[in-house]
Formats: sequence, C-alpha cells, structure tokens
Amino acid sequence: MTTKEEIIAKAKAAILDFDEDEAAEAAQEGLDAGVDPVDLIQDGFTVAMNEAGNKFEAGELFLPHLIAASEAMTAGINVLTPALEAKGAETETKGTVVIGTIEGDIHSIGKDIVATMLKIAGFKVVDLGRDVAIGAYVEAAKENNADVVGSSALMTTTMVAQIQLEEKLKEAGVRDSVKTMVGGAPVTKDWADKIGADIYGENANDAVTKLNEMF
Ligand code: B12
Repeated sequence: MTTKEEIIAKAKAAILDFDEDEAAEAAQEGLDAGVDPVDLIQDGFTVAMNEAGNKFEAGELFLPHLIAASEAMTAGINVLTPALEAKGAETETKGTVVIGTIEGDIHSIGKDIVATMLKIAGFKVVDLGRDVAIGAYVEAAKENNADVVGSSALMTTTMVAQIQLEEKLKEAGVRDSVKTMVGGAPVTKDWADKIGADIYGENANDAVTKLNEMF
C-alpha cells in the first residue's frame, strides 16, 4: 500500500522529471488512495514547480524544461480536476468570480489553481484564460454580474496592466459594484494597496479564505 507521502513524492518527482505520464499516474494513485487532491496540488505539484522555477533562475534549467515541467503539472491537474469539481458541485453558489491572467502574460498554472479552488469553495468562476485584454475583463464583469474580478500577473512587466484594469472598471462604471482581487508571484499586498485593488491573495488558499470572509 502506497502512503500519502510516497504519492506526493512521486507527484513532485514527475514534475522535476518533466514526465506527463508519471504526473497523471501519481494523480490517479492519489485519488485511488483517497489523498485530498488539494494536498496533491499544493504539497506535490506546486512545490516541485516552484523548485523548477528556482532552478531556472539559477541557470540550472532552461525554458524548454519549464515548458515540459508545466505540461507535466497540467497533465496531473487534469486528472484531479473532475474530482475537485465534483466536490465543488455539492455546495451552493456564494458569488461570481471573473478571473484571468492579465494582458501580455501567458502564465496560467497559478490562475488555474486559484480558479479550481474557488469552484470547490462554492463560487461560480468565469475563467477568461490567459493574456486577457483589459476590455474583456470589463465586458465579462458586466455580462456575468460579477462580484469579484481577479487578475493574475506573473511578471513585473505585466503586473502594471492591473492598474489599467482598475481604471477601465472605473471608466465603465462597474468598479463600485465589484471587488478586485490580484495575485501572482511578483504581486504583493503593498502592490494591491498601491493600485487600489480590494483583495490580495498570496496563494489559492488565501484567496478562498479572503473571499469566504467577504461573502
Ligand atoms: C512555469 C513558468 C513558465 C511557463 C508557463 C506555463 C503556463 N501554462 O503557465 C512557460 C515556460 C510557458 C513560461 C514562459 C515565460 N516565462 Co515564465 N515562469 C514560469 C515559472 C517557473 C513558474 C510559474 C508557475 O507556474 N508557478 C507555480 C504556480 C502554482 O505558482 P504561481 O503562478 O505563483 O501562482 C500561485 C500564487 O502566485 C497565487 N496566484 C496566482 N495567480 C493568482 C491570481 C489571483 C487573483 C490570486 C488571488 C492569486 C494568484 O496563487 C497561485 C497558487 O497558489 C516562473 C518562476 C516563478 N518563480 O514564478 C517563471 C517566470 C514567471 N517566467 C518568467 C519569464 C521571463 C517568462 C518568459 C518571458 C520567458 C521567455 N523568455 O520567453 C515567458 C513569458 C511569455 C509571456 N508573454 O507571458 C520570469 C518573469 C520575470 C519578470 N519579468 O518578472 C519568471 C519569474 C522566471 C524568472 N525568474 O526569470 N514561464
């Protein structure tokens, strides 16, 4: 019988081996053994992805490695998603969150995790994807009567677009009827305060906790 620790170790190894099959296998083993999919994502896949990021920064890994690592992570998460969504389907809707990775930025893994965790927590999530034009957030907020507009930025060069998002929401007259939430590795509480965003989420759990408190 494989233990939870062994399965989480396998999930980590799969990312650092850039192995999609191994990641999917670890995810399935986790589900079969009754491991909480949230633990598998946070303590397994995410930890390893951050480690890959550190190695990239240290010059030990290159961009193709990161692409392969993120593909492995996606393969693992795809196996877990139905189980995660089934959990979410049991709860009633607390509010509507429009979310996306900001214009110019294609990093989607963290945003996907936040979106999934919010669904599990009982929020209706409208995921606009990545490299989302500022206007598209505004339109989606109006169309869906959103309670929250969440943007993810993974680069110092794209986080500035979160300022534009604040401005465009004001111009469109919807800023007062939504809460804005920002996140992503370079984003901080200070940044959120500086640009006038309502909520800063350090990670997916933090985002869920803060929205639960609010709704
Ligand atoms: C994986 C990765 C990629 C993958 C992305 C795959 C994908 N589908 O997402 C690929 C290989 C495609 C990629 C491409 C690039 N990347 Co890259 N990438 C990374 C890496 C290693 C990890 C990011 C990641 O997925 N982390 C794991 C997730 C789980 O963590 P996370 O994203 O931080 O999300 C968590 C929290 O931040 C938070 N969160 C995230 N979003 C949100 C949103 C809300 C609303 C809330 C509340 C919370 C929240 O919750 C999440 C879950 O806990 C980072 C390094 C790093 N340390 O971040 C570099 C990094 C972000 N990349 C970088 C760069 C430069 C690039 C490229 C420009 C490289 C190039 N030369 O082409 C391109 C980007 C092109 C573009 N226009 O966007 C730089 C950015 C530097 C900067 N300017 O700030 C980094 C920091 C690496 C580095 N040190 O150089 N990258």
